[in-house]
Amino acid sequence: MSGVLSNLCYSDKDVKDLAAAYLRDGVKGLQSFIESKFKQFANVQLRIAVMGESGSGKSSLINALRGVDRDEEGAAPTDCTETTTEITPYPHPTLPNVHYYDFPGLNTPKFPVKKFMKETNFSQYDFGIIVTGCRFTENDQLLAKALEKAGKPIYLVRSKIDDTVRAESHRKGYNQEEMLQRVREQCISSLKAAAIKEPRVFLYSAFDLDQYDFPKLKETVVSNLSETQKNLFLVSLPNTSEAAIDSKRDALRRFIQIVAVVSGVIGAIPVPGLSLACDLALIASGILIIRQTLGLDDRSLGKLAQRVGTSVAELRRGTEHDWVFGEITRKLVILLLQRSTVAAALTVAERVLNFVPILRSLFRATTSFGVTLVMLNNSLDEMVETAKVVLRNAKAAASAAPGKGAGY
Ligand SMILES: Nc1nc2c(ncn2[C@@H]2O[C@H](COP(=O)(O)OP(=O)(O)O)[C@@H](O)[C@H]2O)c(=O)[nH]1
Ligand SMILES: [Mg+2]
Repeated sequence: MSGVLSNLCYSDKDVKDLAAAYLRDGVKGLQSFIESKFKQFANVQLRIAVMGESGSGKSSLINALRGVDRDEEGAAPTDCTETTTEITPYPHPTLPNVHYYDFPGLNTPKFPVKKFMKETNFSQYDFGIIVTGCRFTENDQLLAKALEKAGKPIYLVRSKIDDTVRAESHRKGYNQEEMLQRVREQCISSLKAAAIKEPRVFLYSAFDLDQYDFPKLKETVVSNLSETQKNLFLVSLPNTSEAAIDSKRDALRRFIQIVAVVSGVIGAIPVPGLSLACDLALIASGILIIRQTLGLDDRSLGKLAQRVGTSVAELRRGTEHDWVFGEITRKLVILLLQRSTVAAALTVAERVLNFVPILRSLFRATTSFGVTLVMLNNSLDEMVETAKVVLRNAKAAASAAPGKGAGY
């Protein structure tokens, strides 16, 4: 991970430390703080182990979490008989430092389970997900224990709950919540019986990540991740709901603060025709990252259109900010700057900065910081609005074309 992208890794504590460095040593202090963080974040990785018997739904989950359709290039093959005994890495399509690892099912005959357990270094993963389509097996328990021993969080997930709901809903006196609770309890009691201390079980459907326990799973994973990895995980998830877009927006707000500080530190260049100074290239690359994170770049839109069986034009219908879909250049940044009056910009900057009072003094110290902050926050708001319209259009297209658009 390099460049502007590494600003995604800052935590609230880092922002506070950064402000303290500024108070202590001024802009020089900021500079060396940012340099040291840049080195540290260049190597940040998020490694997620996905385990379970063959056919349980591991590959489908890996694809769903990366927002990759099963027919797309780079997708984990689903519906196939597992023959490999290797752990296969699947990188996230836009965040090269996020990897999912597809573990081979341990239920194949003659599979050297013991050798596998001995030779696998479980401590290299940040957390593990163990998938079952029915009940957790002895091998699942073995893997859960290996991760537990390595001190890594494990989440136990029961896939294909959409199938269970469909089958059970025909029963007399059916109550969905009660049925789901029963399935959760069955899973938990079998795991407790196998001496797994506090099993965390979540029900989900790979074809509808917003339903059932997936939102809870996401929250739990985030609460157990290191501060550095939280934002990274949140922005890596697909835009399957407005709530998912909102969590990305919140993660991107902090990213913007840091880009603004960097801009204040590297100094301002006067913008021709405007009485302000900033680094246009830095703002443009910030906008590019936000756009890609929100899935609004050409490639993501093209893939989404294909997935839900519609056109990019249809996905864009009703969106109000055309600039979002165009080329992001310095010229565009100047146009966006001209649109917003400096007075209005200052008001927004004050509002955004209210919760980090120390940064406000930096804001006064350098115009480039304020301009960058305001520009990126305004752009973020417009891109979030656009992403929500695109999501609504995608959902409408998917429901008009049955069989298309799993997850929408
Ligand atoms: N209905 C439903 N089918 C699923 C779900 N997850 C996986 N499947 C199906 O289960 C089969 C095996 O899935 P796959 O991901 O290849 O399992 P793996 O062998 O563990 O990687 C495929 O036909 C998938 O389409 C799910 O959440 N709901
Ligand atoms: Mg598989």
